[in-house]
Amino acid sequence: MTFSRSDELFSEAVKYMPGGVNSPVRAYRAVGRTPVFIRRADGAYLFDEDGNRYIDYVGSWGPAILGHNNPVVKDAILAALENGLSFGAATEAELTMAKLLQSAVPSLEMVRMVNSGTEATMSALRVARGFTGRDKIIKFSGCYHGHADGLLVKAGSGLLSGASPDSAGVSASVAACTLVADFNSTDSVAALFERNRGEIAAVIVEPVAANMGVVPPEKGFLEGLRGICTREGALLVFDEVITGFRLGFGGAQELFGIRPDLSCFGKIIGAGLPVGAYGGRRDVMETVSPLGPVYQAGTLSGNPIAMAAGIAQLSYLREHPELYPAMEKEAARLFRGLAEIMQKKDAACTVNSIASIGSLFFTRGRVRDFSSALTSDTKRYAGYFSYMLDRGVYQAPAQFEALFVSAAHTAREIDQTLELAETFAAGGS
Ligand code: KE4
Repeated sequence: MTFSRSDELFSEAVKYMPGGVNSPVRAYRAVGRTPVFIRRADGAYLFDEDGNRYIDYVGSWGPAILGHNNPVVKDAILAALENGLSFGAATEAELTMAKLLQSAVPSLEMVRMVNSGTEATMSALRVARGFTGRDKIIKFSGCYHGHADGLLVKAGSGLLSGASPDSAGVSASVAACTLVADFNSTDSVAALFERNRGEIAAVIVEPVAANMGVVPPEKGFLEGLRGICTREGALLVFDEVITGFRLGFGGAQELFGIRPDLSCFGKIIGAGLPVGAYGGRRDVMETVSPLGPVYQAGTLSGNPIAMAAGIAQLSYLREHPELYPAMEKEAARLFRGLAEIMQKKDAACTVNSIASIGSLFFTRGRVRDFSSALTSDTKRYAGYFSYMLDRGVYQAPAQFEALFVSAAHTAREIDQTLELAETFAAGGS
């Protein structure tokens, strides 16, 4: 494979955009190489500017659950284009989307469309603070909820104190309102409530963590969070930006049978166009402007083209429920196969997976939270990433991300991927 056109584009892009990209992970700094520039995508494949073809396991970080360039989604967008791009006014499509979301996720008694997952979580937490009159929130180390200031934090010096900024530009006072607990540890959450009684507005969690790599919840964890929040008068917020419509049509809350007070969505509900949503209990959402005192707004919220794309994708998923078990069968074969292949070579490889997402961690033993994820050998992951990319398999360019299998991935793509992984394990390094 040659990457000369991508390299040319990148050397120019870095002059105009920080790191040459519009989102940091795309710069491939975590895997120590320059990024490929993608020209187009189709089904399970990406095609870069040098004409290289890749089996794609990123799927735009989740939206492309039907595969790229799905004709049903594309036709819906083309039809919507005939009517114009954006009106900044109420449209029927937004009502259709709201009803579709609520039919899939009954806890969404009311919902508000926004333009990204970040906007969804940022707004949901503002609503939680407005509804409860409390300032503090709890998040989990290793979970990512977008780049709102209060969520770019790391655990404070003592686990029981307020967090400290994890990004320049986040003020200490904002970070101090965020408390950081350990994923899969309800004890760490209970201890924070003990120490901050009556001050915590919400607990926000990825019900399946996918931003430290994929880490499913252990039995009792989500139920424990539900119980603590109910007892303490705090809101339980499920960040389903990745898990929503991914773990099944009803997302994580249907799979695990937990009813959060608020939920956040993104990615799949826009089918690749910029869409986010937050919603939940009617009494909570009635605090949102123009009904109530919590302000939130957006020029392109509920954009007609984005709604058309999201409605088409979600409707197709609803009308073809057989896609989920089919996707998950291929995904299970992929992740089981990768684990067997890597562990045959040496045991320092753990694979976590659930439904159609998963991650390889080059470490020994279980990965059940951020500290165990951090024991991974990221250099070894970088070597694996490059070996596979150079041979036509496109995966997350960072250890602490997820691999996504779509409905467009067939046995052929899974077999080819596993054959390549075999050659990596046999001789690659
Ligand atoms: P966006 O603002 O990027 O649409 O969504 C933020 C977000 C919120 N919640 C969860 C669980 C998420 O995974 C994300 C964003 N996911 C990353 C992938 N790890 C997006 C990729 C990127 O940042 O470029």
